Amino acid sequence: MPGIVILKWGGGLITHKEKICEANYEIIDSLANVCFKSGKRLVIVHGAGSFGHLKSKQFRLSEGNIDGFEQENGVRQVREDMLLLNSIVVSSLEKYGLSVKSFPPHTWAKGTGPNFSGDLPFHEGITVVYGDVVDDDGQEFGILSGDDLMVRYAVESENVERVIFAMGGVDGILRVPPSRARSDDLIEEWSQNMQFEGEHESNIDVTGGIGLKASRASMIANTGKEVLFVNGEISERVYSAIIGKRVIGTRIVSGNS
Ligand code: IP8
Repeated sequence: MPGIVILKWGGGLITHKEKICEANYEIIDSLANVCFKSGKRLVIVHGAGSFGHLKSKQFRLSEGNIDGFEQENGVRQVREDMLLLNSIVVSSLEKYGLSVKSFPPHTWAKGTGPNFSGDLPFHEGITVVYGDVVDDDGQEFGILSGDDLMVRYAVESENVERVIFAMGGVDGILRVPPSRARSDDLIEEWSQNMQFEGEHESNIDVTGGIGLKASRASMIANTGKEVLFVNGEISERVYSAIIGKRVIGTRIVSGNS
């Protein structure tokens, strides 16, 4: 069986984060193109960006069912919006002739965090899944982040070559928030024992921002897998990362010593 690469397309990368339900078609197309060029078998996990976080925040979906607060409509709308973003991603990949199959998590996963339940679906070509509103036994529903799906796919897929998080607007993990960072603030190698000053836009982001990503990435690195954060706006970097060439970014290394 050929090796598989697990790749996250960050929500902030593939959408215009502050404009509700606006996809960044140019970026989506450039990512689809490098996925095609790589010739690799891939699992693509995409984030939600402005198709998921803004309404999830408005309807307080990450808190689960809140008595007396109308949320049903919110659950329905966010699932529909995510299906729309997913269809844009899938069409873009299909345009390059790739064999793609998408598995909406609310149809097969239950619960939130990396220990959610449900058997991971796979397609022999390109498998696509995404952060979604899923059912939850305790709180009725909740937000399953694409970063948690990354952990499970990275750990449970056979023959994983490497695991890549393509992000918007940054070259990797920075020592200080992007608004203050200089070019030498990129951390080239990071483990969970190292500090960085992350920024979490909690006004628009219902999951965890860079902090969650880094913690999930180190869970993967601790299982001995190669994990890399790269700037998804620079398609050559994503391409190099997928095929295993040296590239500018942050390599996440195991914190077990
Ligand atoms: O952007 C969040 O997924 P993420 C999913 O991968 C929703 O954290 C629906 C907000």
